[in-house]
Amino acid sequence: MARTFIENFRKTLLSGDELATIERDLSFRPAERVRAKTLTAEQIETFNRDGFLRPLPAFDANRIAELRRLFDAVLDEAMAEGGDSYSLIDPHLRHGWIYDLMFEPRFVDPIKDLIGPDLVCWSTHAFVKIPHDERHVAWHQDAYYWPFTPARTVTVWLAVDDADHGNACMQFVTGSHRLGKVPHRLTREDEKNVLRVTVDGIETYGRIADVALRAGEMSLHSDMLLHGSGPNRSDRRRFGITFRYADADVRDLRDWSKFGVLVCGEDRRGQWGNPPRPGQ
Ligand SMILES: O=C(O)CCC(=O)C(=O)O
Repeated sequence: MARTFIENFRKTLLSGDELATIERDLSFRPAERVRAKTLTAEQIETFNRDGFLRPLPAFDANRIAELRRLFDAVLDEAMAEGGDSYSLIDPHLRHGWIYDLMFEPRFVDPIKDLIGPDLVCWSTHAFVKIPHDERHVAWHQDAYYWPFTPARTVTVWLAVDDADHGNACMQFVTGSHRLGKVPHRLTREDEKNVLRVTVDGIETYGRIADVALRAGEMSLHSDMLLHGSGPNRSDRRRFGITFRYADADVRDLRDWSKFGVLVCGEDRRGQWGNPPRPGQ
């Protein structure tokens, strides 16, 4: 079943030509300070200026240890089915407890401040770098390869393990979300990129910040922010899970909305699939 989701995801990816030519509004819309109920005015300003916030507390040590045990079992299951450490795509379709996490107020409340009251969680995806994993997540803007317009997704990246420079934490290019769409190229197999695209000459786009997080902390980043992560040359695993939240009003150009769940507010387009909570 896990593989069915991955195949579906691959089938509906935009082609290289479409990525370059398809009409989308890929501009950053700043969060409005007056609307904020959970984040401080300073955090809103930081997000608008830098394109990200970190570290934010999400779960205490006991709760993240409990979640880690559950995630370990899900990862083992995906690997046993022939997947790899990046194949946990949309596990909320299979596990009720991951589905429930999409509604977690510690995720949803700050995101509401950044995007607005009508929110959909349209994907969950774990990025697990096992020790000595040679693959990297090449520099990219998420919105570049996602079929949504306008660009209005903010990702919650929850650290299930500690993440730091040594085990290849994410890196953000500060302020790059304000540059609009930057040129990407398709990568070759031998580049060992988890994704299909990359941005060359990254140092020309701004200052690179390591996103070190303790297990149980999270970062939030704009879909227009340039980011990536290197190979994990350490003996320590680095497990992060993403929850992608968008303004429910964004337009889906490729049928990705069928797995999206409205977590609050209204779906005025009647677009999101709202798959039911799985029993497990
Ligand atoms: O976890 C990583 O290293 C990369 C994740 C990422 O690219 C994303 O969440 O958009």
